[in-house]
Amino acid sequence: MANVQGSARSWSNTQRVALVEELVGKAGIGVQDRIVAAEVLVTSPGRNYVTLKITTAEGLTGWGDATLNGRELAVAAYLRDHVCPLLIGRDPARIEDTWQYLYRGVYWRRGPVTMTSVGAVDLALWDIKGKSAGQPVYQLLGGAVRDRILSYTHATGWDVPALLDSIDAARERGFQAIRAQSGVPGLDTVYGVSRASAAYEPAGRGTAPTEEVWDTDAYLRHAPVALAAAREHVGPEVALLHDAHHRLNPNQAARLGKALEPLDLFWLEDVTPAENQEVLRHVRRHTTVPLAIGEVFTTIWEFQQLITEQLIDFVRAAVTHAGGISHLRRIAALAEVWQIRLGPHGPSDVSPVALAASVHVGLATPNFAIQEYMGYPDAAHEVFHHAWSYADGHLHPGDEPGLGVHVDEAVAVRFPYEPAYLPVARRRDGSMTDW
Ligand code: EZ4
Ligand code: CO
Repeated sequence: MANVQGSARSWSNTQRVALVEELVGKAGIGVQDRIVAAEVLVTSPGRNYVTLKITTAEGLTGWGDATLNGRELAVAAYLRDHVCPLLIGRDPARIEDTWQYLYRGVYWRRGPVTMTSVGAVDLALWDIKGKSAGQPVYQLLGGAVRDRILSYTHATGWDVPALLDSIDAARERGFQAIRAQSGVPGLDTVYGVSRASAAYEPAGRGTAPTEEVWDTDAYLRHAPVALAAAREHVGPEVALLHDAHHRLNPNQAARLGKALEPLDLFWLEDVTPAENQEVLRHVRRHTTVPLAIGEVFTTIWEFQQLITEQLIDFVRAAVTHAGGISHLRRIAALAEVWQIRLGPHGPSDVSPVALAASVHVGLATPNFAIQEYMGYPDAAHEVFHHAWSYADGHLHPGDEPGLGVHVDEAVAVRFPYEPAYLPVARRRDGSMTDW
């Protein structure tokens, strides 16, 4: 640089860049970091998880969750074959630009496989940004707006007495918000509800989904009875939730909503598939039961009508499947305008990495309401070491820099992928259900 002479005006661009680099070097400011590796880890500690690991030249590691229940390997391949190679050499600090690049640059927008992949990259880059700043992610989102995150867990029982026992067990663990699901008389199987145990697990291991017989009329006769027993059992103050798992048509949904109104539910979830969102107008006209929808939706555009027509009360988007922290915050901001709140999806198929991200968002987002928290198989805690914690019905992300999750790769490789699928349902006549 000693040969740089004369006024700045006469310098070439190369000379300017060289001078800036020299000054930056002297000031001890590191040149911008680069992504040097992006790897996909598939592991199955009790259930399948897909995890993205991004490493930078400065030696920072970011973790993202890319788990899509029942289609795990499609996301793993999408990341490995089409996304990881594009990340090498990029500046990890450019989270928003990378999001736009992966969403708009791909031409094929939206869809769960793309959006889960984009979400995994977004989570990993926020993790790196937090580690580079020495701050937990919630601080970078503007800091805490609440002290802790209200969470709800699942209670399931094949019959009403078993459901009430399961509710008692959840309350003993401190939960003040509980989702209640039960078996249905006359049906041999009900989505997620086991005859044998109180564990809620819709996905089954095996090379094909199990086929279940479903009868919506039988469900509609029984659900209000089981939920009334639950309300009677817990009294007025415990928040009760229920998930209809997309199995109703609009009029059935309206009828169920009306029947459940006296029970003062916190929410009734996924009453219709909501692929056609106009049908929710009919449900809204007939019931004031709070509606939660959207665990299978992946973008702000899929929520646009639901939010702007005030067809729902709670957005169920998951931080992974809806494009990461960056995109979930946008959905939350849109929802805030219509006084709609976030209640993110958090089953055990959303990994502890994504749960961490969801809880960071929750701590820093004003219109966050509640976080689903099912817990994890013991083996998952051996693979995913996390700073987030649960106590007294609430979650907190902890104060480690970044997302606060470390993945033990040596333990992860001990649990190879095993095929597992969510069940499919048929009516009594053998035809596939139409929801
Ligand atoms: O069916 O996580 O609200 N929670 C749910 C979950 C979902 C599964 C799908 O992967 O509906 O149990
Ligand atoms: Co659900």
